[in-house]
Amino acid sequence: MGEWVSEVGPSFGFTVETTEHLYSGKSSFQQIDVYQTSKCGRMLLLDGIIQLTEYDEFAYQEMLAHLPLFAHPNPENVLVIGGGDGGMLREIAKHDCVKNIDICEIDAQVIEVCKKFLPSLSCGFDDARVHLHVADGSVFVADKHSCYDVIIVDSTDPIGPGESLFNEAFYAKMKNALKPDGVIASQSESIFLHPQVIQRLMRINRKLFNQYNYALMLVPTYPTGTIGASVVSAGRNVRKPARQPSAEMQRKLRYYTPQIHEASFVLPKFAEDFLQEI
Ligand code: SPD
Repeated sequence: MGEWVSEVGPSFGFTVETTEHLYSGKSSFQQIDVYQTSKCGRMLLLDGIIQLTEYDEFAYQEMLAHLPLFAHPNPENVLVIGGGDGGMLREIAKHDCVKNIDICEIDAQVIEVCKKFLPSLSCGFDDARVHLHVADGSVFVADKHSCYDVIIVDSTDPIGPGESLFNEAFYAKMKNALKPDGVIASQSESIFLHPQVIQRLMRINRKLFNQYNYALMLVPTYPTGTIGASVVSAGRNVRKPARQPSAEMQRKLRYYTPQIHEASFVLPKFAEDFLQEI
């Protein structure tokens, strides 16, 4: 039996059996670890929090990328904030209509480690449309005005380097950087574990965009097995796809379908109830 590695949160943990500790290092921002696991392929942790495993990363990357991209009829200019593993870029690059993909990742060491140990995700950086900016996302968006069709926030949790990506000032800057009919999708935690985080994002987005949509996805190696995305727009109904994947593209997808797009916004009653509580 290998070593059991746990993500330990307040009153709750999640444990995975590993067979080898492939990388351990501290960047200027966070502790970075990569393990070989017995069931889930390779696993990346930042500050002890599971970011992805090769086993189920497709679910998270596909949903956070394709929900906003298919909610838009013609996304050409896309920004990713965070996402240093490259998986989000890999998914965005599947859209032929996209002409430019900016990625703003704060931690260059995460990118380097993923290029070495997680090539099935970091291959996303190889697309010629990708332009890398190593910077703080909340600073990067500050001087952008009405230029992006889609912004995707592939962040860590709201502690450490990811903290500034969960406040109103950041969302206001993103709104300014977005075209009026653009769409934002952001990592928005678990309905079981983090209702207060989701309520905070809802308050912010209702103020800025008049509506708030939380999409649910199944990702077994995140605590509680689910995570969500806030999907917001000032000018679009994001709950329905505006385009369909071609048959060729659909063959490359393992989680996203037009049906799951609409279904992901249908929430269990307790979640609908706490979203009404604001
Ligand atoms: N609770 C951890 C959430 C991590 C979300 N970001 C993962 C990055 C994968 N591209």
